[in-house]
Amino acid sequence: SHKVFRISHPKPDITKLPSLGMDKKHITDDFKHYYSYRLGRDEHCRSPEYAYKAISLTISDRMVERWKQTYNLHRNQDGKQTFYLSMEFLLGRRLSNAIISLGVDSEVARALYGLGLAIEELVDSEPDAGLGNGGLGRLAACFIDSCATLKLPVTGYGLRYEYGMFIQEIVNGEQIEKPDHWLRNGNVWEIERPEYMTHIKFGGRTQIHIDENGHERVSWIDTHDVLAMPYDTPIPGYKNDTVNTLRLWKAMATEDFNLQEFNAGDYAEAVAQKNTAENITMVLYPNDANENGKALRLQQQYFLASASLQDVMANWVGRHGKDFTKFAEKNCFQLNDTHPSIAVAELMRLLLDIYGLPWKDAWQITRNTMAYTNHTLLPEALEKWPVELMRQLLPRLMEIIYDINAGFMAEVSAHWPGDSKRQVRMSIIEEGPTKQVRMAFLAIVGSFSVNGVAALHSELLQKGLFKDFYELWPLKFNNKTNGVTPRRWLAGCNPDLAALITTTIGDAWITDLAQLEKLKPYAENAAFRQQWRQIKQLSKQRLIDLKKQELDIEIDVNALFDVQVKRIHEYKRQILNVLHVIHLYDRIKRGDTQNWVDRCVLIGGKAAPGYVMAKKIIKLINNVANVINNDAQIGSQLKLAFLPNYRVSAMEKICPGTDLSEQISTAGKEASGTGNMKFMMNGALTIGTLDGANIEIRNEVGAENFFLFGLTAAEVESMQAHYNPQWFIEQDGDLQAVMHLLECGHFNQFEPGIFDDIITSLKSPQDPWMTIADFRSYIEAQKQVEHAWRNQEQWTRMSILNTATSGKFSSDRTIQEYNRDIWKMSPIDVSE
Ligand code: HBZ
Repeated sequence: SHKVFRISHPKPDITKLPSLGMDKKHITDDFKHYYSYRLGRDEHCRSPEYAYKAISLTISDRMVERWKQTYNLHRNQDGKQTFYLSMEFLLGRRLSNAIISLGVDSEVARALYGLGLAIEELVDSEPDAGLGNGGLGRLAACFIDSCATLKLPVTGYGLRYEYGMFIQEIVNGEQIEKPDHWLRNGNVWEIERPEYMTHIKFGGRTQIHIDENGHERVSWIDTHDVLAMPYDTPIPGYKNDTVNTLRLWKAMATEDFNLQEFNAGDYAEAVAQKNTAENITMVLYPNDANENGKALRLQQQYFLASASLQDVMANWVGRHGKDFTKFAEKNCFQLNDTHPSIAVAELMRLLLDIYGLPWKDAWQITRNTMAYTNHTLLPEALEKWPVELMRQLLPRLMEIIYDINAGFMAEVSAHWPGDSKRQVRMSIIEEGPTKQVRMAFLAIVGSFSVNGVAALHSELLQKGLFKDFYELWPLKFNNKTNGVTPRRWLAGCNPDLAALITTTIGDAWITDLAQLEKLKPYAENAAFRQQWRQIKQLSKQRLIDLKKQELDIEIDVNALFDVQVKRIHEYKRQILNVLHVIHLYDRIKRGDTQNWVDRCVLIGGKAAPGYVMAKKIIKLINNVANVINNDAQIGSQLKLAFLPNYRVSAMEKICPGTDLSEQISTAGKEASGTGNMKFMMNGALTIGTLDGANIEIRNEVGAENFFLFGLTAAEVESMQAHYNPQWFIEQDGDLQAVMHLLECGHFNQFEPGIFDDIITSLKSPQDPWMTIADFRSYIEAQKQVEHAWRNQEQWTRMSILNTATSGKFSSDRTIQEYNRDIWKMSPIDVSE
C-alpha cells in the first residue's frame, strides 16, 4: 500500500543544495523571502502572526536536511528502533525550542532586531500544540526531546487532532469550554506524507479460509475503511544534528467512500458522510482520569495502533521480506498507558492474518516487542471496553483477545492449579452483566516490561493493583521515575537563571543536569544569592505584568508566590489549598497577624467538562478570591487568583516566578507528578505530601529543604475504614472557623447551597481523599514556610539547593534508564 517515490538514478542536482547559513544575514534574507513571497505580506501588515510564520519557516528549513538524514539513517540501519505510542503529545510551542536546539538564538535575535521585530512577541503569537490533557501528554513531549538529544532512534506515533485541549474561560467564576482550533491558521512545523498513507478497518465480520499452503487463515471482510494520513513534525536534538520524527495520523475518508450512494445519485449525501470517517481524529478527549467509554474513543485508539504498526511493518517487510525472526530483537513499542494497548492484539492480527505466521511465533514476537507504562493508581481510571462494543467495531481483534486470554488462563492454572478465584481475578475478560475487556491486563500479558513512573507508584502497583501479575512475573516489573526536559523547563523558560548558571558552572548542565550539583557551594556565597534573588524577583514582576490586565488585582512582588497549577481533581486537593487560604483570611479578620508574611496564592487548571465536582472547585476558588481580593482590610497581606486557561506556554511563564510549589495530593494517589520537578528546577521550594516523585525530590534536596506534611500512603490506607472527619473538626478550632465560613455561605455570594457538595464530601467518612485528616499538619507546614520566608538569605540558600539537586529529574536520566533496561539501543551519530 506504500507508494514510495524512488529516484531511479541518483540526481544530485535535484536533492543536493548548499547548506543554509546560520548567520544573521542568511536568516534575515530568508525571513524577508518568506514574508514577502510565500506569505505575501509587506510593511503594512501589523499582525505579528506573519512574522512568526516567516521566522518559523526560516528555522524549519534549517532542520530539514538533518531531519532527512536522521530519518534515513534510522530506517536503513540494522540496529534496534523504538516507537513511542501515545494518544497525547502535549508539545506546546515549537519556535523557541527549535531555535535553542539549533543553537541559533543570538543570530536570530540579531536578525529580528535588525528587522525591528521583538522575538518575544513573535514567540507569543504561536498557538500551543495542545494535543494532550496534562502530565501524561507532556511527559511524551519531554521524552521525545530527550530521545533526540541522546541520539536514540525513537519515533513518536500519535494522533493529529483537529481540536486540541479546550480553551478555558472563566465567566461568573465558572469554567466555560471553548474549542481549540489550533490548526486554523496553518501549521508551519508539519509535513504531510501521503506516500505513507494506510488503510484502517472498522466493523464488518470475519471469515475462515484456507491459504495457499493449506492452512486455516482468518480474513476480516465487509469493513468500513478509513484512511490514515501521516503528518511528520521534526523533533530536534540539542545541538547534535539529530532530528527525530513525530508522526501524527489524521483520519480521512477513503477515495471510494460510499460509492453506492454516489452511484445511486446522492452525490452530496455521499460527500457529506465523509465526516463520519474524519471525525475519528477531530477532537482530543478532555478526560485526564475517568474513562468515558465512548465508541469514538475506542476508534481513535485502534486507529493509532493500527496505522502505526502497519507503518513499522511495511518498513520491515520492505527491508527483510516476510521474515520476522528478528523483528522483536530490532523493534520495540512503548505504550504510553493502556490507551494504545489494543496494539497487542493488532500486532497479532497483522502477523497471523496478513503475514501468515503460526500463533506460537506471532505471540512470542508480540510479547517480546511490547512494553507498557502505567500512569495511575486510581481504579476508576483503568480502561475497560465492553466486549459487545469491541465485537461490533473490531470483530477480528475481539477474537484474538479471547484467544490470548485462553492461552493466558492456561498459564495461570498451570502456575496455580485449582485456584479458580485467581483465574477470575486475572482474566483479561471481566465477567458480569456486561462483559468487559480489561485493557491494563491485556497490556501486561502482551508485554515484556511493565513500569510505573515513580518509586512509590511502582511499588504500590506491585503490592496492589497488579499484585497477581507481579507474583507470576516479578521480573517484568520495573520503575522509571519521570523527568522533564531541561531545554524547555530551564534553558528555554528561564533564560536569566540559565545565564547565571552557565556563567557560574559552564553550560554542560543543559545535556547533563547532574552538573547542577556544582551550584551547591554557591548557596553559601552572598553575592551569588543576591543575583539569584534578583532574577527570581524579575520573574515575579514579569508574571505580575502578564496577569495584570487579565486578573485586575494588585499584586506585590515582595509577597510569597504560592502556586498550584495542574488539572483540577479531588485527589490533587486544590480544596486543601483553599482551606488554608480561608484560614489565613480568618486569621487576618481575627487580628492574628503577628510576623505576618504577605502571600499571593495562584491556582490554575482545567476541569474535565463532565466532572461536576472539579467544576465546583473552580467556582469555589473564584468566589473565595472575590471576597478576599475586594476586602480592604486584607489588602496586600493575602491575595488569591485563579489563572485561567492553564497550558504549557502558561507554565513556562509561571514556574520561573514561583516561590512555593504546592504538591499536596493524598498520599498514594499521584503516580508521580512532573510539575513538581519543573518548579524545583526553577528554584521553588516544595510543600508536599509523601506522594509520587515528591518523595524522591525530598531525598535529593534533603528533608531540611522541603516542607513535608500529611499522612503516608500506608496511613491513608489503614485509616480509610475508620476515618472520622468530624473528630478532626472537633479537635481543631482553626478548622472549625474555616468550616463555619464555608457553611454559613460567606463565599456563596448570591447563590445559596452551591458549595454543599464540597462541604458534604469533606465531612464524609467515605471521603477517599481525606482532606480533613491532613488539615492540621498542612497548616503547621505552611507556618514553617512562613518562618523560612522571613529569613530571605536562608530562603535563597534553600532555593539554590533545590535547583542544584534537581539533576535527577531531567528526562534525559529517565530516557537513559528506559534505554538501559527496556529498549537497549545504541545511539546513532548524525553527521556529514
Ligand atoms: O501522568 C499523569 C499522572 O497523574 C501523573 O502523576 C504523572 O506524573 C503523569 C506522567 O506520568 N496522568 C495523566 O496525565 N493522565 C492523563 O492525562 C489521562 C489522559 C487520558 C485518560 C486517562 C488519563 O483517558
